Amino acid sequence: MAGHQPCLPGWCVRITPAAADAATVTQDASVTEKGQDFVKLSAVELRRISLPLVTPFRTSFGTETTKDALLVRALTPDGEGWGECVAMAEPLYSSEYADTAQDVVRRFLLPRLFAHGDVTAGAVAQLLAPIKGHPMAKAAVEMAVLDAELRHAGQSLATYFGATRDRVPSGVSVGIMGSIPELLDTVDGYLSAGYVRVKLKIEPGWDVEPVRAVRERFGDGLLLQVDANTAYTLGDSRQLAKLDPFDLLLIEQPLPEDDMRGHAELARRITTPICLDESVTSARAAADAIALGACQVINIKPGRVGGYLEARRIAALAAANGLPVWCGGMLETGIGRGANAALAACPEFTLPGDVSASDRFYARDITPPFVLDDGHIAVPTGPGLGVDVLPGVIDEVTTSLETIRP
Ligand code: NPG
Repeated sequence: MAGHQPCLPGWCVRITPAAADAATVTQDASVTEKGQDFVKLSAVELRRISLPLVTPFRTSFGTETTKDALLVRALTPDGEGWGECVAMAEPLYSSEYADTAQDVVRRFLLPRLFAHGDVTAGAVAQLLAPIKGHPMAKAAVEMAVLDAELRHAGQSLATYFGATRDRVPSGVSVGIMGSIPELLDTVDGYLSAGYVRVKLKIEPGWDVEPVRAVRERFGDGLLLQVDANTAYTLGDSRQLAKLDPFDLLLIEQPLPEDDMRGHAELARRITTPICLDESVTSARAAADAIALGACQVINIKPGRVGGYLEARRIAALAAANGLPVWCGGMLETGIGRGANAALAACPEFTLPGDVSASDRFYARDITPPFVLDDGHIAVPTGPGLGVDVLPGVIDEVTTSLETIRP
């Protein structure tokens, strides 16, 4: 391991019974730039790409057929760093979407970094904190700076995070289908490919029967979980309790994002463990959720929480409080997929994540594809994100490109 160590105080915070004092979580995360490599931003490219999905992906909030992603490329005097913004084309998963992310990066985030001068990734979140919201936009900027910083230092993201594995078990997220036979065929295909865990997207009218069918067909040994993406209310708790007999690993985000109390009440009414996704927007929100008993598991998505450094803190916080975590996915290209694999390789990530092979979504990616090997995805080892963008491919899928200078 290189001498360049992560500078993320406050990773291991145990919530005391009074810990609704979640402030301790973020206060401890005060930034110190000592020992870090500073990044000088000569310019930043904002690039939009459009990638077709291999099949439509239907969730309770909509159907995706194309990935419209914003990529951030930080240019430094002697190198570069890439970031991927996970905001979707429309504000259906959360309030952010790709156009607003690009706008806020251009108009508000980059000017703050440029005005500050040389930066480290560890300082980015604090510098951008006065701008309210926009965690996915902020995460992409921080990621680009972090990649540039680590490439310069010759250190991989996995090492920086303190990862302990060189490969991660790969779970697959299965969209809502038109029929049960179609679902069973699809799951069968993924299991034959080697995926070690299956997550079924659910919504009212597509919940108990698909779960029953998959359990009956593939047996009790299958690691199975469901994801509602906020599609239910507490009034649906009787229906959700019907999932209890199927021995699911968890049910993800059944209730609306801001219904923390509702999740805590639901946890008393069903036996399937509750995992929060949309509700956990920061380490502070994670501390609240844990203290309230609103979840037993956390899905960590770096974009949703404002960046990989906050994601890393949430993992440590959860582990210190006995909660398992796993790494979510948002249809990332190879850039974000590689970074997710590095995060998922950290010791706190004890459940298989949504870090699937590139071909789960894309016939052709903008980086060399991540492939399934014995149900696992290899963690990149090169400096920074450890993935290289394929120049021929990225130019072909680019729909716009702008360069912002200090
Ligand atoms: O493997 O990248 C993946 C997709 C995993 O189901 C997945 N993501 O709600 O977690 C989710 C969902 C999602 C996809 C959310 C796209 C937002 C956008």
